[in-house]
Amino acid sequence: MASQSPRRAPFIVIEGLDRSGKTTQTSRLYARLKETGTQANLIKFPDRTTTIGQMIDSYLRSASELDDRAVHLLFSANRWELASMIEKSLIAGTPVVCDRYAFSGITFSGSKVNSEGEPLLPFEWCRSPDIGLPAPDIVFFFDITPEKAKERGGYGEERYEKEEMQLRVRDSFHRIGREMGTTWVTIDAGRERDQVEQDVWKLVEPLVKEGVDGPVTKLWT
Ligand code: Z5A
Repeated sequence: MASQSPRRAPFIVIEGLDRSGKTTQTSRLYARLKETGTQANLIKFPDRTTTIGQMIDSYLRSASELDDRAVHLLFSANRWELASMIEKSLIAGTPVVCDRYAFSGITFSGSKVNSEGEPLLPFEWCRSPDIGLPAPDIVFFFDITPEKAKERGGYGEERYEKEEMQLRVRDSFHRIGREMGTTWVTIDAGRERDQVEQDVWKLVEPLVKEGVDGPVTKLWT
C-alpha cells in the first residue's frame, strides 16, 4: 500500500496598501507563531539586503533612475532569488510568513501612467515574470483608505507614495483579489492593531495546525 505523503506547512502572504500595517502584522504573526510553538520563516519583499534588492532600494529612495521595465524585472528577480528557499521551507514543515509578494509587483508597476494618464505597462506584461513562483495558500489583503494611511508615520517619503498612485494601486489589488477567489482575504486594516491581529490569527492558526495537503502550487499556472 502506498504510504500517505506528509502534509506541508502553509505559505502565508500579507499584501496591501502603503502604511496599512503589513510589517507590523507580519512581525506579530511571526512572534505569535513562535509563542505557540511554531518556528516560521519571515521574509519581506523587496528584500533590500541582496545585490538586486540594493538596486531596488536606491530606486525607491530616488537615489537612482531605472527604466520602468527594468525595475519591474528586478522586483520579480528579487522574489525568484528566494523561490527555492520558500518551497524547501514549506516541504520541510516550516511555515513562511511574507510581507508583500508578486501582487505588489503587478499593482505598482501596472499603476504607473504617462502624462496623459495612460498605463505605461500592460497588466499581463507585469504579471508574466512572476508566473511559476510558489503560490501562497492564503493572502491577506490589507485595505485602508489613503486618508487613514496618511495619518500614520512616514507616509510620502518614497517614490510611489502619492495619493493618485495609491488609488490606482488599490483598484488593481481589488481586480487581482477577484481573480484569486477564496485564497484572497480582505482585511479592514484601518482598525486597531489588536483587532487586525486577531482576524489574521483566526485563519492562520488552523492552517498551521492542520498543515496543507499536496505539493506547493505555482502562481498563475
Ligand atoms: N513594490 C513594487 O513596486 N513592486 C514590488 O514587486 C514590491 C514592492 C514587492 C516599498 O515597499 C515599495 O515597493 C512600495 C511598493 C513597492 N511602494 N510604495 N509606495 P515596502 O514594503 O518596503 O514599503 P514599506 O515602506 O516598508 O511598507 P509600507 O507599505 O509603507 O508600510 P506597512 O508595512 O504596510 O506598515 P507598517 O510599517 O507596519 O506601519 C506603518 C506605520 O503605521 C507605523 O508607524 C506603524 O506603527 C503604524 N501602524 C501599523 N498598524 C497600525 C494600526 N492598526 N493603527 C495605527 N497605526 C498603525
